Amino acid sequence: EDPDRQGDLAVEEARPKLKRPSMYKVVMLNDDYTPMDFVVEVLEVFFAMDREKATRVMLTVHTEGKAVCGVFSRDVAETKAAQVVDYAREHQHPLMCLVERA
Ligand code: TYC
Repeated sequence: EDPDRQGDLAVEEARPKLKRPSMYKVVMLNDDYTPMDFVVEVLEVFFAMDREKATRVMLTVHTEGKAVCGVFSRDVAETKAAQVVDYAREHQHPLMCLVERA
């Protein structure tokens, strides 16, 4: 008796369609007021960047208007973006992040 057969239906024909989870970018936006060292700290704390990478990404945002901080599953991306904005507001800075489909 073949355990991979259930009646006449081979298990291979019955496999459910599985989709990989969609990925989402956390994008940081420039503004005229948030201090550069605060942005570097945020990138280190919430996106696990070292000082050098955080400084590079901060300067990209400053000069280009925005930059990608990381790509994550939807839940993680939404949570990180919300944490960054909450942390910035606690310090009275207008720093903004948004989430975009990667
Ligand atoms: N433009 C800000 C300044 O001159 C620095 C800054 C960088 C702000 C990146 C936000 O996401 C940002 N102080």
